[in-house]
This record gives sequence, structure tokens and C-alpha cells, in this order.
Amino acid sequence: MMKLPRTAPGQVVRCIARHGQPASHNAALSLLRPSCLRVHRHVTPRSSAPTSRSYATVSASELQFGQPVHETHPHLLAPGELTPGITAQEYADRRAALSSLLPPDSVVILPAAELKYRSGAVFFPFRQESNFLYLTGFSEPESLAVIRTTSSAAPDNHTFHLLVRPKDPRLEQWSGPWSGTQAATDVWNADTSGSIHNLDTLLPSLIRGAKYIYTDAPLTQNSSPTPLSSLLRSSCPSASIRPLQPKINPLRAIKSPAEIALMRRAGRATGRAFTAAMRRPWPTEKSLAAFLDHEFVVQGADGQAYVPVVAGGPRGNMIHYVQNLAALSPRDTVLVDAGAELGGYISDVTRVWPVGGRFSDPQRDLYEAVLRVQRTGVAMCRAAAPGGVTLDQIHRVTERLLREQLDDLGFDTRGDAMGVLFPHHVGHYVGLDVHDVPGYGRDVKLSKGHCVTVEPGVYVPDDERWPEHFRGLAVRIEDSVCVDDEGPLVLTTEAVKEVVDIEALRE
Ligand SMILES: [Mn+2]
Repeated sequence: MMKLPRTAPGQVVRCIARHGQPASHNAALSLLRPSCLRVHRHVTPRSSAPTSRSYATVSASELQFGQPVHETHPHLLAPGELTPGITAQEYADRRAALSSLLPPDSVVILPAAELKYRSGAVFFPFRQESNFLYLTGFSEPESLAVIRTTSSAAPDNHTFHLLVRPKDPRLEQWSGPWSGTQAATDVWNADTSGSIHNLDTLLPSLIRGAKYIYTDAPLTQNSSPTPLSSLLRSSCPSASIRPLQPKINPLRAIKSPAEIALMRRAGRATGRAFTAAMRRPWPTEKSLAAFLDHEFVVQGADGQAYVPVVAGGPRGNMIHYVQNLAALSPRDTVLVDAGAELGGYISDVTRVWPVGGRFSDPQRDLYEAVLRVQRTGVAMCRAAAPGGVTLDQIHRVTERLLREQLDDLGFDTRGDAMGVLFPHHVGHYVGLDVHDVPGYGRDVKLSKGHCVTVEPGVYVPDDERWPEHFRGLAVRIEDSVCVDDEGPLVLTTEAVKEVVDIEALRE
């Protein structure tokens, strides 16, 4: 048995008297509701608090959700947060901000990600679709969110509906718990909720009369309409169906203070794991990769954000080498591109260091050339730069500086040399996705809250065109950076990158 606090100080109680069922799952939810931090647009009178309730103690086994909430996982979420670091209020504010960008009589349709199968009944870890997560904080598959604009001003400019898996103790005994329709309203603050199994009857009534449907759900499969698209068309025959991503990208691209704080936590965990990895010799790419995966969690993150690149020696020249199965030679450097994820937000770091603990002269020369350029690129990530600066401009500057550095090292950088030696862009946006806000241009002026990577690299093919002692070397140095007015906030500063600091770790 687990005793729950009756109330949490300073928190808003929502519809606490609406569901009177005692000693049931609903009762457990009613007790949870005080600290769910009902969002501001639906404040209900505090006088409805259940002062006379007799079931202040409920079985912990009744408090079952499909994802951590504060009441069940207080070590992961603070009161009021729906996901680590992000409050219920912030999720409601995001829905209001999106709604204010849409024309009147719009609906947004967000299907959850699908569980992907690895083979037979064996599935991959589930990850929620990023826009669904951004707008709801709800992390279960087999769900659909609907946001409908209203004629009121923000924050009451929309209604929010969640269709989810209804509670089913028999199935949950197999799959682990999920949250159910009651929690969709009580915890995730949907105005209404229902069973996803009743999608065909519930969705038409939620969207009828809409003039614009914003969704990125696939509308055709094998050139036939998908069931969802048929349902949308039959419910709103004259509605215009439009892509959602262009509307949501400008919101997602600028991170809130809470998002920046969360990405800093993810970056700190990533950086500490990298520096810990540099302290010891690794016999294989595999053992180094496994250490980082473990260390990300030890350092407070949820796990790794993407399949890492752990590339010894010339394998670093394959930009997306992820086999990570070779032995490491103490004469080589190792290039590691990896990042931790926390609360859905990712971090993206690349470091190169000598497997044996000390750089050779050519390794050091090339490394320091890239590092000088990387520092300049990072320093450009400020909003107050005269005339502004874009990722594309940072790319052009870093490419020019790299060319100068390589000229000094004896490279012939005429012709297509830079396209061979530095074949990728210097950066991309980061956030919920590693390549965040897909489709959002790199020609956008960076402003406070943009989070990007800065990752110049030089990859020298084993080819007579290049100076002999540099052939086969690969150097990329990458940090995740948040743009601020006067300068960059480096999110991943704990990953050391100065030559003397790297070598000192092994002395
Ligand atoms: Mn990157």
C-alpha cells in the first residue's frame, strides 16, 4: 500500500468532484489529480476538493500508467511535469501556440507512432512520433490526438481530444500497464477522451464541419487511401487537407527555457560519458560503444539518442559507419559520434581521440586545424550578430577557414578538394529529433532558442592526391549548441576537446 498526498501545495485541482467512483482505478486517479497540475485554461473551484473522502490510501498496484508520472516515478519527474522537465502547462501552451497559427475552423490530426517489429512478435523499443509527443506529452502507441481550433482567444483557442487504448487488465498483464481513457483527461488534460477502438465513430464527431485538416499522417498506401484518410474525407468532404510540419516547425525550432534546460542535462550526461570514455584504453569499437550506452544512463539520461558511430582509424572516413565491430589499434585515433536522450530530447556530440592516449604529430596537426575552425563556428552561434547569421553562413565560413588550415598543412585544396575532404554541412538543428524540424531551412537567421550542432570535419582518403602522413585520418568535432543573444550556450561542454586535456586524461 502506498500513501498518497491529499494535496500538493500551489497546485490547481481539476474536476476533482467529477468522477465519484470510490476504491477503483478512477478513485486512484482522483487522488492523483491534485498534483497533475491542471493547466490554467480550465481552473475549477478549489472548494470541490474531496475533503470528506475516505480512501486516502490506495494500492500502489492500482496506480498504473503507460509511462512514468510524478506520482509513480518521483525520481524522474517533478510535480506538474508530464515528461521529464516539461510541465503540463507547457504542453497546453504549445497547443495554444499552434492553434493561434491556424486559420479558423482547423483541426490537427496526430496519429501516434506505430510499434515496429524486429522479427515475428519481437518489437523494437517504442518511440513516440515527435510532433505527437511535442503537443501531448503522451508516450503510448495506438493513440490519436485531435486539436480543434475555437473562435476564442488563446489560451482557450482550441479543444484537445485523445483517443487511447482503454484500460484492459487482462491485456496489461501481458504488455505492462497503459494509461487508459480516464488518465487521458485527468493526467494528460484532454478535454475529452475515448477508446481508440471506437475511432470510426468518435473521430467524425470531433472534426465535423472543419474547413482545414492539418496532418502528416500518410493519406495513401500502395496508391489507395488509408483508412484514416477515408475517415477524414467522409467526415469532412469539403475540407482541405494540409501538411502539419510547416506549421509546427517554427514552434519546435525555438526552444523554451525548459527545453533548453533539458537539453543541457542531456548534453551534460553525454559530455561526461565521453570524457569518462577517454580516460581508458578500449580494445574494440564494441566495448567503447557499450560503455557509452551504459554511461549515458549512469549520468542521468534515458539512454542513447541514435545508433552511435564508433570508428577506429580509417573507418572514420565512412560518415555513417555504425558496424562498430572492429578492433582498435593504439596507433589510431577513434572517432565517436554519439548522444544521450533525456525526456525525448537528444544531444549530438562527436569527438576524436588517440586510442593509445597520445596524438601522433599528423593526428595532432589535423585535429587542431579542425578544432580551431570548430571553435569559430561555435562562437558564431549568437543572435545579436550584426545582420544575423544562418547555419548556411556558418557552413561557408567554416569551409573557408578549413581550406586555409588545410593549405597550411600542405594539402592542395584546389578544384573539388573541399567537397571531398569536408563533404557534409557544418550543422543541423537538434531537439526532439537528431535532425530536428525536418524541412526547416538552414537559411533561417538564428535567434535565441535555436539549438544546432557545429561539426566541421576533415576526412582524408587513402589516395596519392593528399599528403602521405594524413592519408586515412578522419577528424570531426561536434558540439550541440543553443543560440543566445550575446553568445552560444554550449550544451555539451563536459566533453573535453583540447589536445592537452584529452592527453591529460591518460597520464
Ligand atoms: Mn550531428
